[in-house]
Amino acid sequence: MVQIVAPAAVVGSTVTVDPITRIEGHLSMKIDVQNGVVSNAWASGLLYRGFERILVGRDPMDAPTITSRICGVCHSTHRLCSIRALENARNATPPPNAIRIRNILEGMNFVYSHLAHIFLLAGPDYDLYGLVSGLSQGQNIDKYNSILKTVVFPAQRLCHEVSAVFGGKVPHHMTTVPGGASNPPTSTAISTAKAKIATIKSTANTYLPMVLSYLDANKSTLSAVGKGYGNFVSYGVFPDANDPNNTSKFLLKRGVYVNGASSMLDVAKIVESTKYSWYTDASGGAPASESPPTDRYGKAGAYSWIKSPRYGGQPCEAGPLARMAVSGLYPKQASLYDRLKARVNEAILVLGGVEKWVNELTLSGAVYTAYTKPANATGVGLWEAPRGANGHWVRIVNSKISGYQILPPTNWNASPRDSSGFMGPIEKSLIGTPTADIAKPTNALKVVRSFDPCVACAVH
Ligand code: NFE
Repeated sequence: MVQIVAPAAVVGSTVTVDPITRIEGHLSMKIDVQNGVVSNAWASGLLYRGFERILVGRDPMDAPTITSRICGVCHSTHRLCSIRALENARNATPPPNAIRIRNILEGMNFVYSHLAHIFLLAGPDYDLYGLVSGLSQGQNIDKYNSILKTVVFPAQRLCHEVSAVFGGKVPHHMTTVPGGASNPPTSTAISTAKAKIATIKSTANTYLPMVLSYLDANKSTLSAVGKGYGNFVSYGVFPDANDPNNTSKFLLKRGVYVNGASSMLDVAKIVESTKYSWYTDASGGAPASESPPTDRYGKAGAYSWIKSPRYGGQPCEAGPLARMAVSGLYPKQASLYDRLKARVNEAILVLGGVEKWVNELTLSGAVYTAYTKPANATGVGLWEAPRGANGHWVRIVNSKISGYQILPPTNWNASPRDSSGFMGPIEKSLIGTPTADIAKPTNALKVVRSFDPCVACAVH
């Protein structure tokens, strides 16, 4: 087992780990430990940047390129969310080939990102060393590192290469635009992508079942930790190329599951609280009408640069588990075991989807339907990033952006408390986590990592 290397500062019964390692961005976790278990928790997102302020006054057509720079990990999602918001503002629908290209780009990003989480970020928390190397736990980190280098990283590189075939480059592909895509597929591109996908599949088919076996062998331990609220939100992703606006035909469905009840997504029920965030209270509200955030670092009671999105007032978890559960492809339950297993299952499902979308590309099909930006309009782009539900809301006045709101998945997961006092999903999931040695809160860190947080996205 890899030891935690992040500084753990103990004060009385509390310990703060800042920054948490093996996640993206800067997240600090403070927990209070009573009688050997976590009794209270605070998650703080650090390093605010202010993309929503940068966008005001810009040409709306710049938004996909600017917002894609929010993060280099989920490099497709923000561009595609932004494009979907602009298309929504015009009721524009791209042609089937463009939908397939977008699905391939996002799908490859899912597989890339899930491999990173499973083997590199979360993996060292578990006994995957022994699993993939045949050696016992902690016995040979060099061997595990060599498997990362010779198997996992090459598969991730191939995911990037497939994305580059259709997207021009990675990260931050260039070829999707409002109205569709800029580059028609060629027979060389298709055959190149197929060969690369076959190699990724062979790695996935060898190593991912090993992870599933490991999870099932340790199910009782891993299922007991990190449960949280068990509320899920999914905007859905991977449309059917020939019926792209029909969310019931998405590979991963749109929907919510709150307090034991499933329902259709009602976007109007999404509201952000900033009571415990370093912004003015007026910076919160419904994303369609929120003002760009006004910072108030040091605000009494506040402890994070992340806002607190809630659905009908309820905290919801976003991510592979939420998508798979809402889609009826996984039981509606949450824990360390469930988050990791749903992510592995989703990687296998999406890889199969990418293979299908590449096979369905047509050489003669259009990739673009003429699009002109509206002078005055509003639009919402809902999509899924590897880490969960991602939404962009745009307001255009006199051909310029007058307001732009970004709500990435880690805002759902790593949010601080809200105006009703509900903890964020990560905070809630930490409650009850066994912590025998307060100076080494390894179980609590496993719980945080199980959400695969990306704080760069959340503090956009
Ligand atoms: Ni920065 Fe991202 C994903 C998005 S997480 S990695 O996946 O959107 O908030």
